[in-house]
Amino acid sequence: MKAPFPFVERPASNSDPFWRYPNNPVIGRNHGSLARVFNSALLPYGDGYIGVFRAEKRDSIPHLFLGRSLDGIHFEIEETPIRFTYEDGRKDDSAYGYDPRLIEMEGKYYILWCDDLNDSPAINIGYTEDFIHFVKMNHPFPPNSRNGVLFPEKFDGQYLALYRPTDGTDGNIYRCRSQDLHHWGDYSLFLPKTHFGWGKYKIGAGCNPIKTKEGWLLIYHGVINTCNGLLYSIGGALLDLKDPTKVLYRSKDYLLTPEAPYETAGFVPNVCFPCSALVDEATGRIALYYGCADTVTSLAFSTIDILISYIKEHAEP
Ligand code: BMA
Repeated sequence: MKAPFPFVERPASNSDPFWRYPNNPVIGRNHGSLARVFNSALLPYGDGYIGVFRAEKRDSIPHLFLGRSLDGIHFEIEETPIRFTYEDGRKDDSAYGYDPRLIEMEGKYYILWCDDLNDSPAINIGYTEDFIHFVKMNHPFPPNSRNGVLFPEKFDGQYLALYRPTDGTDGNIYRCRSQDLHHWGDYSLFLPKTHFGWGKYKIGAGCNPIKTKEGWLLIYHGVINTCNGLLYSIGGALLDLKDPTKVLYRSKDYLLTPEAPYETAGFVPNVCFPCSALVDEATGRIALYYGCADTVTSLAFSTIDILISYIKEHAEP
């Protein structure tokens, strides 16, 4: 049986491109022994949903945890972190792991997340076929890399990924290609941070790109540095269907910004951080999961048509 798709209609009084689930957050503080569950990723699986959740216990060290849901709204999350084994059989030696993206491709489930390469955060790629055994690669991305997102199909026979170097000098999203997911090259600037406004400080890919008739829909985060610290909003772009390295439209206005109390207050105030979106193929409905204030997980809704129209109507010249 197909799982119910989590969705509520946009209130008549609202014309925003994303609208919030009225009962947010869907995962609050102190979910069992997990003190804070936030930037996390979900996929349909079996008769429900499966997710890789970024959570921290009372030691405040982030790890990835596996969780399940029948309706995309109520979650059971395991209390011990996912343990990966390296491809050569070595046991996982990472000190932390955070900000997972989860994608199904060629019969496998891939997880892209950030763990430690010596003292630097680096994107890693792991995979599983059964959500019981998890294998990870030996850091296919360099130190100081974050927000790795994979396209769910190959282009000209090559995998395509987005990521952001994070050594403090840049803040732009790059793209790179690979024949085998292990070795990446052909690096090129993909989307620069904005000159002004909500994405001026840095930007980073958010959810797996969504394939639509009009192109690939990319939901990403943008950060502005204010007198009161960093503020994380959610933005959108439409990429060419055949060659998604071409950006067709990019919204100059954010799609969602911290406004609700659970977004503006918490461990790190003013953070809306998207890692995953479910798409209902039949209706074009979108359920966006995003971390709020590095403390809780929330849901916002839209449709493919609404997002594409908004991005086009508010496109940068
Ligand atoms: C980023 C990442 C995210 C976090 C955000 C706000 O650099 O570490 O995990 O949500 O900062 O603190």
